[in-house]
Amino acid sequence: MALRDFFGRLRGGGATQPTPEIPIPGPPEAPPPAPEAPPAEPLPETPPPAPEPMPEAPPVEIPSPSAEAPAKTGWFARLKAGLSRSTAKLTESVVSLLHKRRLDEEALEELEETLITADLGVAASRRIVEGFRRTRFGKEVSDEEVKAALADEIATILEPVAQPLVIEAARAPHLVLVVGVNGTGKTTTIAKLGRHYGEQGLKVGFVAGDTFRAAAVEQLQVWAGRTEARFFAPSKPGADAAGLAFDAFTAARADGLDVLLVDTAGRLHNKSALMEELRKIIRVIRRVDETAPHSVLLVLDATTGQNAVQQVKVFKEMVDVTGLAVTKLDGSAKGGVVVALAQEFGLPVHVVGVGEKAEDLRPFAAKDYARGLMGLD
Ligand SMILES: Nc1nc2c(ncn2[C@@H]2O[C@H](COP(=O)(O)OP(=O)(O)OP(=O)(O)O)[C@@H](O)[C@H]2O)c(=O)[nH]1
Ligand SMILES: [Mg+2]
Repeated sequence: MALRDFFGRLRGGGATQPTPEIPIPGPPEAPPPAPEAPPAEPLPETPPPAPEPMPEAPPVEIPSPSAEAPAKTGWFARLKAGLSRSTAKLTESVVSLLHKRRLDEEALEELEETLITADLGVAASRRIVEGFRRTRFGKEVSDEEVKAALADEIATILEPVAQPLVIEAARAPHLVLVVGVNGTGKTTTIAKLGRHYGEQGLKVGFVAGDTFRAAAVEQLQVWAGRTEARFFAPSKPGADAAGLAFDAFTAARADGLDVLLVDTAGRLHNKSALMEELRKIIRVIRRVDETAPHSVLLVLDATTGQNAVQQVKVFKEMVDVTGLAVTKLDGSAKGGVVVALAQEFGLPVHVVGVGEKAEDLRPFAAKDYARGLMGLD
């Protein structure tokens, strides 16, 4: 079955509502999602992943396509299409800079500046240029060679962070706390992940921890209905998110759910209020299971570019972030920021969003991302 069918056609609309009240910019507010989707089949469509040896309580994950997999159609094409704006920005500037030019010191310096401008960050840009210097100094290289070599250098940086979000169903449930600035795509990512895990045969629950906004609760409820996830709503608007998380976690354990995805508010009146809220949720769920939360997924919006780097710093101060989801790569020319994030923090990048539809959540694969970014097949 095609991946499109697999994930169905959940579509978010487009309402926006600028908001941030903590000092981290964050984009718009969300719309209700969409039509129903047909049943399941494992992700991704093309490289049928070699099944992992099955341990007793098999972890479930969004499989990472292997670097060698011949994933040149299907999801790879979607990834590439999603990255096209970033690709255009990056390759046009690099090619025009190095076209028919010897890689001398000046050219390499300019290359470094160009990469920084393309959001790869200072450290990663320097590292990439060092790689170039070692292997190609003094040579004139073709456009294709430049792109391929850049893709290789980028893949080397991304490789260590390309890790799936492994759900340990034996935790019964594995609790994923989903955090991030408002509008980055938390709720949509929860829905997409929930759908995927549901299709893997896991029992999924959503917790509407963004309790202050009725619209946020409704949005998640709609997704829960469509993905057949158990839904845990606040008793009333503005109810205590920690209390809700505690009750939901307790009920989810009693009901034998496998994975519980907890949505949180992205905006509170200031950073310390948000930190207190998140820490309280964590304190309280630890009364149910002291190893929780089992994952803390920080959702970042690629369109914010270097601001995403800042957001990781801020959230790492608040909570023990275990991994990243980077969304809206399709709407962004700033896909290079994933390279900056990988270099700077080394946190796992579990998934990337390349569109509003449910199938547009992709496992993060280093080589494919790097080649996609450079417009290569
Ligand atoms: N193009 C595109 N849009 C996306 C992607 N992920 C999410 N969106 C859209 O971004 C908007 C915000 O998404 P939400 O999931 O509501 O974000 P949120 O972090 O829950 O927002 P708050 O609840 O306001 O904090 C919605 O319109 C989504 O459809 C993506 O990968 N690509
Ligand atoms: Mg939300």
